[in-house]
Amino acid sequence: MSDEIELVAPGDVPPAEGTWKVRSNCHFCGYLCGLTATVTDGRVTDLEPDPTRYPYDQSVLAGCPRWRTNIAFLESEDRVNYPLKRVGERGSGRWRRVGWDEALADISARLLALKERYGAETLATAIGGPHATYWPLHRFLSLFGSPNNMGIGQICWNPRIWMEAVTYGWPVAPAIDEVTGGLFLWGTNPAESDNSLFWRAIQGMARQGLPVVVVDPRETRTARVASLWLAPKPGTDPVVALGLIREVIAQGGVNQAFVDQWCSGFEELAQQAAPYTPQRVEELTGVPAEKLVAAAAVWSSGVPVALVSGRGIDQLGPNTYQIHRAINCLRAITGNVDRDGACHLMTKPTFIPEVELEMSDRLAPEQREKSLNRGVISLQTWEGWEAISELTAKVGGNRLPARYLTSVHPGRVWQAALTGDPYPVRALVTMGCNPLVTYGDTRLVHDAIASMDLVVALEYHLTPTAQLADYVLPMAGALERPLLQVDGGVADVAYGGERACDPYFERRSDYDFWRDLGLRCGQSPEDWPDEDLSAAQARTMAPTGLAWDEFCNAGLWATPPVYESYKEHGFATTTGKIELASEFLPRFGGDRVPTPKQLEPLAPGPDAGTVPLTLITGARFLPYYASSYFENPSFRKRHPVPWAEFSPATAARLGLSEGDEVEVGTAHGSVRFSVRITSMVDDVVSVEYGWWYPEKPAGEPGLSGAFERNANVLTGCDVPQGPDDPKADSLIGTWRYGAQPCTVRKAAPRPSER
Ligand SMILES: Nc1nc2c(c(=O)[nH]1)N[C@H]1C(S)=C(S)[C@@H](COP(=O)(O)OP(=O)(O)OC[C@H]3O[C@@H](n4cnc5c(=O)[nH]c(N)nc54)[C@H](O)[C@@H]3O)O[C@H]1N2
Ligand SMILES: Nc1nc2c(c(=O)[nH]1)N[C@H]1C(S)=C(S)[C@@H](COP(=O)(O)OP(=O)(O)OC[C@H]3O[C@@H](n4cnc5c(=O)[nH]c(N)nc54)[C@H](O)[C@@H]3O)O[C@H]1N2
Ligand code: SF4
Ligand SMILES: [Mo]
Repeated sequence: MSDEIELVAPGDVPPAEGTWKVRSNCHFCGYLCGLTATVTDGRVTDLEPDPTRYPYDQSVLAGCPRWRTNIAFLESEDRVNYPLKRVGERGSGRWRRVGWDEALADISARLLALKERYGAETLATAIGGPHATYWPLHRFLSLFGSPNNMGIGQICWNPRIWMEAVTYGWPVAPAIDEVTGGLFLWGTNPAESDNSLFWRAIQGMARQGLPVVVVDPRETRTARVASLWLAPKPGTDPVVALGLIREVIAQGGVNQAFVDQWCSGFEELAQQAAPYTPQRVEELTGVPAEKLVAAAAVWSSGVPVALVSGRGIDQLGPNTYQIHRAINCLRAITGNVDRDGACHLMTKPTFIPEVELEMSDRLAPEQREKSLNRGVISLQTWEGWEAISELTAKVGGNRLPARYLTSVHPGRVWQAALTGDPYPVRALVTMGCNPLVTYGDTRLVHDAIASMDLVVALEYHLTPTAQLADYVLPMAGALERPLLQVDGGVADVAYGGERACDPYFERRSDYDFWRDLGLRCGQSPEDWPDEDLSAAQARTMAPTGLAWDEFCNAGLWATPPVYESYKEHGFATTTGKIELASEFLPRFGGDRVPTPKQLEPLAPGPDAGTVPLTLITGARFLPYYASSYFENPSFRKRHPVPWAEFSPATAARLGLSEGDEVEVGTAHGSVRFSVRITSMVDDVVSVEYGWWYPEKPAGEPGLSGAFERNANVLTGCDVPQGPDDPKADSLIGTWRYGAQPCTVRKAAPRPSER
């Protein structure tokens, strides 16, 4: 039967009556697999993988537990399906269903009144992972006049983008193909975090016997397929990288011709690396000298080597920018920049880039100066963005997305909300995020959000964060809205497609919310020319020459990588070369060459019976995604309790067996986890993050279990107190979700959670 159903034209949504097929996308992770939906009278009744559209791969879809849940997700009565307005005390868990018009009229009026009283900077926004199209939020803020969007950028994505731009003049993308001779995976575990073609490529390389090196304190599923596993003590990565640099030099592995012509500062870098002999690295990091030597030999061999880094090094406070600088230098001295099989320098998109869509140029200079980062963070500011833009623009007028790279430190927003210093932040809109569970220092986040005058959550679910809102507004999700994923607009790659159906219930897209709110706040229709997101995305893609239907048909726009493009225009840095010694960073208080920073020593716990260990948080695990999908009963059955992982030796030392309960404590609080024993570095505990319990009572004080098993009860959201602060970095503002002191003790068993 299914073969006879007519496929609607690309870019069209099926008519309200009859049965149709339509090509659309899953969006339960950033990967956007193509799906063909069967739609009857506007309702999706069946889904199957769509082999015609990128990034189709049978094994990816077969291995993915999520895409089949799309239909139930569309129909779910447990989602937020109507605009909700708080009645009673904040957090009381009592809501009244209201119309969109009533909600938007009230929100816009209250926002304008707060702006009148405190200035536009009194509005902050919070965003999260790559779930949504964020530029409409940024455009609204630019036109409203607030510099205060906060996100997770400081600990995800930004450090890499910043440091690649600082070192190479623009970010690079890995180029893993048939000529790749070796692969380094540094602080990333694609086996759990990226069930995609990338993970398949890693497995393929391993099967061919090519060197795959994993740097991770845990022997992850990725480490298990690798040829070499380096297991540093958490946070000691810059030492490992400098050791590799020194050893590559010692092994004669430097591509001297490339360095002479295209790099500056080699001598300075070599001098900085000189003390980090393999023996010294072993003492400082625990990585055996012979393993370091073997890992360096991969770089020294002359074959193209690709390096992909992840969250494990993005969340190390002041060592984060250092480790990024060091791995950028490692690529460069071995000639692995803009080289086939290694990586390529990306280019500005052909389509309209994020930096223009967000209309950052419209944020007035006096409002830029009010950014809450000002005075505490040096580089991740408008000044920093303007300075790097002067350089990046040397090649093709490239500019990085301003809003991400100026996003403010959440700790500053919470402080401003609670104390009014440096000015009161009284309103918050959250979009695509759940800060009460995913941002650092849950107690602080709670108290700050609870203190505000106006809180609006754009959500699918009544999350713990949404439970503190004045309004929770129902957002359209995958299959209900068009998608365009663009990697922040730093590459000429876009993928996505049209929705399969109109939104169910009273859901609307985030775009509709921001545009409607903007117009009600007096923003000009000329600044919001497109009535819906499809039209806006068609406009975005127009410069490629592809009409929206053509784009939807292909599901992908990508220009093939060009290698050695620097031969034409050099690198967009101060010197025009790759800066092994940075001319740019000292302008913002940063180091010229990578410099490992000391982290706090471990301290014994306050009570007898606790043992000091190093805590790492947030290692990814399927089937969940951050704080999402915990409402899914079959997922919960598959993975019912959050784990704290220990090495066998550490477990033995603490007297722990698999399945025991432990209490992990820090200066911020304590949380209990279930013990799992696995191969990893000794004296470390790794705890899962994202846990809350959608089935538990909503509202204060429990907020659906938001404080019970939530790793961020343990973490801080430290605002840097100067350049030597071990807790937070003062250039970008990176705080620490990893490599921090904690104590652990065995706890009494809990009743079953199955
Ligand atoms: N299933 C699932 N997939 C996800 C997500 C999810 O929550 N669940 N989240 C998505 C998001 S937002 C992101 S940013 C990506 C992240 O994707 P990845 O970067 O691949 O994240 P992880 O899988 O946690 O891998 C990070 C690894 O770093 C290691 N690590 C911890 N501390 C250190 C350290 O000090 N040094 C080194 N070298 N390694 C360290 C951890 O042990 C862990 O194995 O995943 C995305 N995909
Ligand atoms: N301790 C610790 N904390 C961490 C990390 C860690 O490793 N350790 N990792 C950090 C990282 S890398 C990241 S990226 C963050 C992730 O943190 P978040 O992005 O806050 O986490 P999610 O659970 O993915 O939150 C997404 C929320 O947005 C909603 N949502 C999904 N799509 C849309 C949409 O299109 N529109 C709207 N309006 N809402 C939508 C979902 O219902 C969900 O509630 O967590 C960070 N926090
Ligand atoms: S969850 Fe991600 S990998 Fe799975 S089908 Fe959806 S988009 Fe693809
Ligand atoms: Mo992330």
